Amino acid sequence: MPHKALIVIDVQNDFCPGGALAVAGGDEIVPLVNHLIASHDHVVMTQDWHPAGHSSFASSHEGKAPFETIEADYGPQTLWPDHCVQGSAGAEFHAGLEWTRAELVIRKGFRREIDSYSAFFENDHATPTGLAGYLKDRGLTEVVLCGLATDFCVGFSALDAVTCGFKTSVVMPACRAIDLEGSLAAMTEKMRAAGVHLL
Ligand code: VGL
Ligand code: ZN
Repeated sequence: MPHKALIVIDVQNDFCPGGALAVAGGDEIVPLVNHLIASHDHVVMTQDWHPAGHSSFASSHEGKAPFETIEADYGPQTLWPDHCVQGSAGAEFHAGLEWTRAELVIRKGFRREIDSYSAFFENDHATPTGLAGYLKDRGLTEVVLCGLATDFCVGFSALDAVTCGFKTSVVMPACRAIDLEGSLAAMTEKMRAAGVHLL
């Protein structure tokens, strides 16, 4: 327990019903996430945090619609509706989230030209957010993940956590998925194969 950190991924208004990139049932996880927060000694949260005109927004690309894929310098990038714009109400944590015990909030996706699903690396899989260094400096060797969305930000964070050498679990009932063209099943299988403990 002293070496374990709970990482709560992107429990923000825009990923909940009524939000710009609503995940079905996204708000249903809040009570369970709050229970996990109460039962962990160390809590970290992430906040998707894009500048207006971000390159992951379909609106930034002439003739493109949300959920289409483009080829970015760093590989394929899904395009999204404008969401989690820095300082907007949609970027705020869900009002029911017990965020006060968070020891760190990592903001990600703030560089206009690159998206960041993972809490550890941006979508080039090379630019670090600083989270791995922070956890290691503090002697935290085990991470437990929950939040939104299972098949994007939670999944990529879990895969990177394993790569960075952390013992990694995902509390699946405390996550909800976007599920684009089978992305939930694909990510679940990737996590299992990588050695993520799916709880
Ligand atoms: C997310 C798509 C775009 C997520 C963030 O939190 O899973 N998905 N930005
Ligand atoms: Zn985003």
